[in-house]
Amino acid sequence: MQRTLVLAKPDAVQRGLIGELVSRIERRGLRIVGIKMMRVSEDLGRRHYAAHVDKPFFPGLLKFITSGPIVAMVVEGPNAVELVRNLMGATNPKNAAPGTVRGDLAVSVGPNLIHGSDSPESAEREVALFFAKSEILDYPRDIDRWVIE
Ligand code: ABT
Ligand code: MG
Repeated sequence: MQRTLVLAKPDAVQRGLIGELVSRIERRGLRIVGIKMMRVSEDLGRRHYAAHVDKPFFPGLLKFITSGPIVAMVVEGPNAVELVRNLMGATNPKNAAPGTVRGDLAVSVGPNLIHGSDSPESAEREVALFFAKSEILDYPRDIDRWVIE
């Protein structure tokens, strides 16, 4: 079992695609064990994208990720990191295969709708950045036994 951090980025929220992203994750069979709408502060943005601080595109990236609310999720399942990366599609939507989020719904590399941790190590770091332990909830799936007569 593995956990990964997924973000519906500001463009996904603005375009009304939260449900679309959540739905693709759920239909794949992954489970959402943490979810919240929030604003990314400049400090959190810097920490999340620490690997890119020296890149020329960093100022634009920071502006974009802090520009509006996002929906952050902790997603769990076997090979969750790789499964989410696969359903996201390539970073640049121009190279993203049809059937992926970016291949179906995005056109440019800035506002590319979704983030997913790129390794189990990043996942652990990023989940801890965005979620307190108490915000990650395990729940039973055997809902059928709750027939109340
Ligand atoms: P993220 O999920 O946002 O991390 O995207 P992904 O892992 O697919 O791609 P990486 B390489 O981590 O890019 C991080 C963000 O930086 C943007 N970017 C990246 C550029 O604008 N220009 C570039 O040349 C590169 C390499 C795209 C990613 N995010 N957004 N938004
Ligand atoms: Mg990345």
